[in-house]
Amino acid sequence: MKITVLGCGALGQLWLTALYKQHHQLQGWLRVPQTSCTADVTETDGTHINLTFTANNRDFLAHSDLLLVTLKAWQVSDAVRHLVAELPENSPILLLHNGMGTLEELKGVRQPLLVGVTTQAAKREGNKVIHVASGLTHIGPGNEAGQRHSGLAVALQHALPDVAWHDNISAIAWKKLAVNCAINPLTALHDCNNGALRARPGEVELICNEVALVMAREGHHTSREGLLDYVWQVIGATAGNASSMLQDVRARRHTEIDYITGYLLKRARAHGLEAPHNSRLFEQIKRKENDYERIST
Ligand code: KPL
Repeated sequence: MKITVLGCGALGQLWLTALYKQHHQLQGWLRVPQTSCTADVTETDGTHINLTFTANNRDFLAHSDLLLVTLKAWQVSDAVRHLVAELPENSPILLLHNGMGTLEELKGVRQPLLVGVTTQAAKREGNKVIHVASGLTHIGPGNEAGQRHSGLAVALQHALPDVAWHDNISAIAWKKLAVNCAINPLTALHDCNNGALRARPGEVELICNEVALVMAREGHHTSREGLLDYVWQVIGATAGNASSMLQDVRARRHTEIDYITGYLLKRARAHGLEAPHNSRLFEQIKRKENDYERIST
């Protein structure tokens, strides 16, 4: 396959190298245009791979069979909209990011849209990427045209297992949203690793209860207890991690809060529900972001 990877951060580099090893033709696409991009990845077994790829080549884009988007949620719709006129109409666009809401922003895009939810963990150390832990990537249709692309899971499975296809990806995306609503803002505010939330069971529970109510209104029937158990499992499995939002706040970068807690609040409002604990966390993270964004401009 000919694949353009939009966004060459940790996850983008991971996919570039993994797909390259399966003999796919690849290019990177950077928001600040460059003619090449580098992927420098240390894999989970310690193997090191350093490759240079073509970047931002419009002819390659026009012949791509897949646009794999690994940008942060808030960067996705602008960047994708800039490329869709040149991408073939039947080439799928796979969105792999935390949070939800980009599908709504990309309504009207002609190409098949696919949603991905991944637990592959990779982090950047300077210019290098460390593949911290293998995980599972769930993919499924984000629009009607996307329903015909279940075969993509097979190609991706060969490159970076495990990859599974789900006709109803929305249920999985909501569970991941619940995890991110609980872990990301709390760890960013308390400046702690995921595992330290074990000392804050009450806060985690209040957040999950509100998410469970919204999920039920969205038609995803999950019990509060079930959802809370799941969130505790993820906290246990990722105890040593600094969440992506904590990393963003520490580096004074824009966070994905609008697409995590912000999306939850939007859906809560649409159902006439209040979610006061999540609202408070949203405001606190926005204040933090505004403080450092104001100072740096
Ligand atoms: O997705 C994550 C993130 O950090 O964004 C979790 C699952 C919370 C792992 O850290």
